[in-house]
Amino acid sequence: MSAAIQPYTLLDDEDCEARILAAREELGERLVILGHHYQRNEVFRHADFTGDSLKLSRQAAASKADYIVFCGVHFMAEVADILSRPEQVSILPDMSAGCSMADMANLQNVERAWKELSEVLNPDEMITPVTYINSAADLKSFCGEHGGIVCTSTNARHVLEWCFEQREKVLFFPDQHLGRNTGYTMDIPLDEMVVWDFDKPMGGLTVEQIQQAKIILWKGFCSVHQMFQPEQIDNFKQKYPETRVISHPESPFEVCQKSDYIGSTEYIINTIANAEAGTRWLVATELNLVNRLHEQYKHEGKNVHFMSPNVCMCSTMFRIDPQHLAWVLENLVEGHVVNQVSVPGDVAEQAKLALERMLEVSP
Ligand code: CIZ
Ligand code: SF4
Repeated sequence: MSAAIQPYTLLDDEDCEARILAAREELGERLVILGHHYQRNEVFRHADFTGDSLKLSRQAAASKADYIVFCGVHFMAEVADILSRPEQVSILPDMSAGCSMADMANLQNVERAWKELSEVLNPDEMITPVTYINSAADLKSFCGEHGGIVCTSTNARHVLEWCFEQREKVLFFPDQHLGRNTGYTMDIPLDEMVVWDFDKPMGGLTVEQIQQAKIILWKGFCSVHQMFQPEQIDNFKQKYPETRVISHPESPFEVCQKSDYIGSTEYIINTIANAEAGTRWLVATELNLVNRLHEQYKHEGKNVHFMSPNVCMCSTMFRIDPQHLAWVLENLVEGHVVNQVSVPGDVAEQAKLALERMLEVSP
């Protein structure tokens, strides 16, 4: 019988550390641990590979390990399951590690939107559905079925370019900000990017608005990135005018417009890594990542600051703690799989199609 989580919750981080290291040693190449940039350090340092969801999904697809333990959130473990071989097992150390943004779109309301849009135009001929990777597998499957695709914040621009080669409009879910910020860099005017309010009939839009739109943006957002405000940039720059501002595209449009650089976690990391010594950075993305950058680069004389004066941590990413990691690994040593994430075959097949389209168009 598998060991229960409860006794592990009483362990301190140091005990967990030793037990995680011992279990990893025992499991050897049968195990790969993937760690997203937003993970806390006590977990992040155990990852064999770290990255954003695009990089990690490629690692999952290439991995030969029997067990893929994903230190991230639920949709990432689903992607690992979809892209890995059928006999490989994808594990999420804590099943409550979800993504509040991903939960803002579900199959039922996306299907309803598609149906309502068909009263105005023929969506299968005119609209390419795009789901941000931060979404459940059945939405990726919806995109696969309707000639659509998945994107991440690293490849959103390439994906949108591909979409407009297929059809004239895009339905982008769940994150309105990534869709808007990316569309704007492609010279799509704001009034051609309308917001679909899934709580209202016809998304709260007029027939004319839908006909004129290039991108229909789902009314979803990330509660972490939504906290950043343009005034925070103004206030900081009053004190340090030389500051360079870098923001994740899940941040509001006004914040991105006031930023010197906009990009995904990988982009933020690389930009700061390659900057000259003595530079000062104000960063709008998740707190654990910004703290790590601060620690990593202070020795090179780079000053990395977090944009919001309020704490802006991804609380669901934080659920993956050393206690849960030790628990799943020690169970694996005993031959027990706990917290497997498994996507049903029919959903996985169409979702894979949409993910493979993405991997093909990604640089
Ligand atoms: O794609 C990812 O991993 C997410 C959620 C953000 C980013 O920019 O890396
Ligand atoms: Fe989801 Fe936002 Fe957390 Fe990313 S930071 S996993 S988008 S809630």
